[in-house]
Amino acid sequence: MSTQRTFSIIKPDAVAAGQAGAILALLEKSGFKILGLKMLQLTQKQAEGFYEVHKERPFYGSLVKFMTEGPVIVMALEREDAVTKLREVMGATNPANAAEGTVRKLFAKSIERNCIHGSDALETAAQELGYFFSKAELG
Ligand code: 3AN
Repeated sequence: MSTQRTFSIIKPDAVAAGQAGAILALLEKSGFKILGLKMLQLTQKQAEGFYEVHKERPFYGSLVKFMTEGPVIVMALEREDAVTKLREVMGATNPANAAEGTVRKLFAKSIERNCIHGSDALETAAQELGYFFSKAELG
């Protein structure tokens, strides 16, 4: 497996709860290099665009509302096999099903308020990185 870049968001629930530092520490401990990081308040348009793939799902409106309720931290992460490894460190979408030691098992409250986003494939990672970071920012 080669070195990959992936995209992650520390969601508003985790930022508001003061868990951002612990999540960053866990990601670094799991071998991720932080290539880029910024704190943002997502606009409704940005959140709708980011989650466009889910727009027919019943939870779309609620998800967009949640993602705009407070600041988020967007990150560009790098490591070997980054996409799969990040999904492992995040844990299952529903924290009730997340494995011990994962971000969602440790910190998430519900299937919606689940602390962290991570790209689900290499192509999605490239697209999501480009949504929040310029080429110049990531090198
Ligand atoms: P993941 O974030 O694990 O890739 P997705 O892509 O299926 O999960 O869902 C995107 C986001 O939508 C989740 N992180 C979660 O916040 C929200 N979500 C997913 N499924 C549900 C659901 N059944 N009810 C409410 N929110 C959901």
